[in-house]
Amino acid sequence: MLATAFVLAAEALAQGFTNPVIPGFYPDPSVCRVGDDYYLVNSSFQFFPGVPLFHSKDLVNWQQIGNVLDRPSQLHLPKATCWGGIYAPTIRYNDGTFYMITTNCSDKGNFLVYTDDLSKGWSDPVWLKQQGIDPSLFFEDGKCYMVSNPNDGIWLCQINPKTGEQLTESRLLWNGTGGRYPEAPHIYKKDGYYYLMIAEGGTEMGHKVTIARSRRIEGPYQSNPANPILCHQNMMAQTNPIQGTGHADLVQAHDGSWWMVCLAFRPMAGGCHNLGRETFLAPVRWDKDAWPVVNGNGMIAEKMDVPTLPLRQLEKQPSRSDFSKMKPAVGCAEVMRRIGPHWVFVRNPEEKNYSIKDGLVLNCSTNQLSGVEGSPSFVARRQQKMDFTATTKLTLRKARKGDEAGLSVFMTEESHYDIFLTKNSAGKTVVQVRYNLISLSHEEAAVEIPGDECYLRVEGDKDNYSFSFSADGKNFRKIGTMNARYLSSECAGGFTGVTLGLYSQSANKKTAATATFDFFEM
Ligand code: 6LW
Repeated sequence: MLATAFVLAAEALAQGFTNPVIPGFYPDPSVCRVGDDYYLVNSSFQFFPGVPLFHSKDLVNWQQIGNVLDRPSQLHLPKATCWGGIYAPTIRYNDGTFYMITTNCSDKGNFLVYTDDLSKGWSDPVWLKQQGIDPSLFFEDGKCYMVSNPNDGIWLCQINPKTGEQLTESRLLWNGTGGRYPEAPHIYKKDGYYYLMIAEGGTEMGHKVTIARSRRIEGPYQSNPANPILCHQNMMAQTNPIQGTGHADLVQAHDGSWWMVCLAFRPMAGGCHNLGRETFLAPVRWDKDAWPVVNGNGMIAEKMDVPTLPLRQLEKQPSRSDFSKMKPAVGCAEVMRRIGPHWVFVRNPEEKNYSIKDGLVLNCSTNQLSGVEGSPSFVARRQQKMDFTATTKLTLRKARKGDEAGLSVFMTEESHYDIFLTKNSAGKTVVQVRYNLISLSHEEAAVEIPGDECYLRVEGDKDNYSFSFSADGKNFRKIGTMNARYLSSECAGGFTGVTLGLYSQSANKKTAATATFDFFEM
């Protein structure tokens, strides 16, 4: 009884939280509420499954409950690179149905999927005519409106969300306040006004959020005199560890309070960022007939000293995957269900290359990590902290010279650092480190090891990634260190962030080699 009373008191008094609320490469957040449940989605680019889906009870603690696009019929990623695939999604709930609308830049552009029941998965794509990126939906009086950003402006049309038919001509609503790349539009209705919130400035240091309003959904829209409502490109934020704040969505909580989710990044080495754009949270004050004010001054912090909803901790992503203790699985679809929704593949994975039997088994693929043809044998999770240690144990079987398997610090197809086992000309197993940096590549000296198995480790901090191996999992020998900043968005490019991946690839035309990974811990 006493314990219950204490929990209730603690719930009512919740104060303060830490940003980012979803660390690592989880950009372009969009959020919706159903009762006292909150759902959030992010963009996913060349990775499969696409559009991670999170659930929360308090907007602070988020649990990934799946991926919206988890079947090949929903997500076709031919030759998708770190600049391609799935761009910013929007999630909305209307009259018993969830909708997720986004752009597949490597396929036919804008589409939506829907479901009445999250446990049953989402529909196949409903393709849409109005182009431009960052599509969003607004529902009112049985009507469904779509906004997106063709031709550097925000355009509106009415659609039938179940067929994709466009019901009205596209019309221009707003070009923003003059910042480059007006994008990320969302419409909200409050106190008889339609509010159109967008992002401007490009997704770099000058990223910001602006807003306009109108009495009619078609406009004309009047810009907020206090724009931007969120921006870190000012003197007060010049030393803030959070930069590039923008691409936001608003939600009214079940207690009536307003909140914003947005993306931003945390620079590490030399002002560059490796973790991708992450998901942040801020309170919003939105008085009757007034413009919304984000966190008092249009800036956010890592330590947010503000009242929150009663906090409810949800299950976190596990730090360790014990593949050797998992039930056997054959084919990628079954493997995906075993290893959990936080693991991703590059483009559309080849079914036959993945299985679980005494570990996670990757058939060596002739598709390379550095290529854009087909899909390499590669399965990864996001780097979520600057300081981390990632360890795996690997057995390489039936390998010849040219076959290799290991652990990759994967930023883009062009830029990744790999530690791997391979065979030398004498047929002996060696462990080696290679750095791929766009058109530069460097290999550290290979070290011969007895047998075909080995522990591999990557350690990261804000400056470097270091690579080591071990025979017993206790004593590790370092065989390479490389600067972290070359894998940053600023150097390597792309819209993504670093992932840590297990892979197996071959330079030979044909190979029978397999890699068995016992576990992965980060
Ligand atoms: C996204 C756009 C943006 O579609 O970058 O930061 C693009 N904002 O809104 C890719 O994430």
